Amino acid sequence: MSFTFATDNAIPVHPVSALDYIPREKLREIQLHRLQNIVRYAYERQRLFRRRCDELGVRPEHIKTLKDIRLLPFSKKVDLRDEYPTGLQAAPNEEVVRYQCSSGTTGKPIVIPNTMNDIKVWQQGVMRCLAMGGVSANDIVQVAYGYGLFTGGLGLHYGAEGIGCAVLPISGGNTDRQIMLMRDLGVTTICCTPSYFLHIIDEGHKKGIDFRKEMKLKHGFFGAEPWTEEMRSKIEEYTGLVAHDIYGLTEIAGPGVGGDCEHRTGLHIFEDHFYPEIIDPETLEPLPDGEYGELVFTTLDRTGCPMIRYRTRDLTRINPEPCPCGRTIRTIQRINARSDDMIIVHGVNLFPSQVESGLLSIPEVMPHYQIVVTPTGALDMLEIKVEITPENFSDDMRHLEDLRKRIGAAVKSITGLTATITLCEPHTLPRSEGKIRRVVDLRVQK
Ligand code: DLL
Repeated sequence: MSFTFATDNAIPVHPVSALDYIPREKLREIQLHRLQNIVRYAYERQRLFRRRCDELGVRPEHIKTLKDIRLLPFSKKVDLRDEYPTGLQAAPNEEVVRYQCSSGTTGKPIVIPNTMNDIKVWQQGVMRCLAMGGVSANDIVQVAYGYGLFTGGLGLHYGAEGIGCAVLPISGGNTDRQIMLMRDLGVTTICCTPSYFLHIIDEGHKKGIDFRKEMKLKHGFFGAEPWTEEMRSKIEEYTGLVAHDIYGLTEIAGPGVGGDCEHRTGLHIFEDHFYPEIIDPETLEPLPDGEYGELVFTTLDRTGCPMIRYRTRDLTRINPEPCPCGRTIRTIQRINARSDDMIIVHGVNLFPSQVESGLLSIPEVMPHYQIVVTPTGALDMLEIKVEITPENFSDDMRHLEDLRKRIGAAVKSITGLTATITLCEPHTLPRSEGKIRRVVDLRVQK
């Protein structure tokens, strides 16, 4: 197999990255071959998939081209719940080596059985992300994602070990110790949720630590929750590291389904393993590249629990333009919205990331905020609580009022909504050691 490499790539190409440059024709050949295999495999071993195919009159031999994927039924998170715990397990027990779980918002967790091959594909995805960001065996990697059933910790751990890095498997929490070891070991790469890293920075600042001067951080791999370009700029400004986006979900693998390269045109998807489609979430019709809709994945070679046309509920688009980095695998736009996160206020659809973009366009604002929706009779109240920098927290009421107005206007210009802005003192809003909850919707709470 021959590969075409970009010659002007500033970042040295790690061997695992060769797969990112595979000629598209060859990629499509591999995808079709794998798709045909996995559909046959799932049809034989997953009762639910077989039943749905039979209802639609589709059989594995009908998959003759990649487009024929559209004949196949969709799957959703609720299927994993209904089949709890292992009704969708396709490999025999002796081939399963690990279960990972995802909690979701309510009820039972979903359980994903992984074979050794699944673990290797997952590890490779994370290695490809780290390599894309320029991480090498010389790096010291602090993994501050939670270890255990959540895929963040173990995912980044195996990926970094695969590259040959020195890994500090610290997991989430115990922030003082995170900061101490980060400094004393000269950690170069931090992996955690963006909200937890902001918390680490915040605690460090309280101790008078200047991350730019006292730390050796060069890279951060942030994901597991939506975060904006404005948040990326803040993180980079505070620490001097390059903040990379890493994407994934338990049902498809874990972190490392995709990630960004130095051009930041979006998230490169490892299409040789995870076949992406965008659909209209209402009509379920596939949308062409460039159009915005719900991201759907088919795992092309996952044997523990194949997921065929899995509806992620993440909203994005496939970028039609190739990335200047020369990688042939396509990019999707960063995930700033998930249909589950959307709240409707005054009849307007609102995503927390829109609020974040508005807030962080104001220099006096810190990247810590919370959105509270309260039912107040006819019209619900939208309140945005936000911390402001210590210098701005004063008794000068005119200054505070002016700031409040500017923040309100910035939020309105992006969301179209009028919100009550509450200015908070630094370090007063809730922090998170994992995925942060930005919205408190008192309309749905008992
Ligand atoms: O969050 C896997 C992961 C761990 C990804 C560490 C990146 C880093 P789940 O708990 O199953 O798995 O949650 C998956 O999180 O459908 C998205 O809605 C959201 N998500 C994950 N990565 C990103 C990202 C892990 N980079 C769900 N940007 C996904 C925005 C993300 N949202």
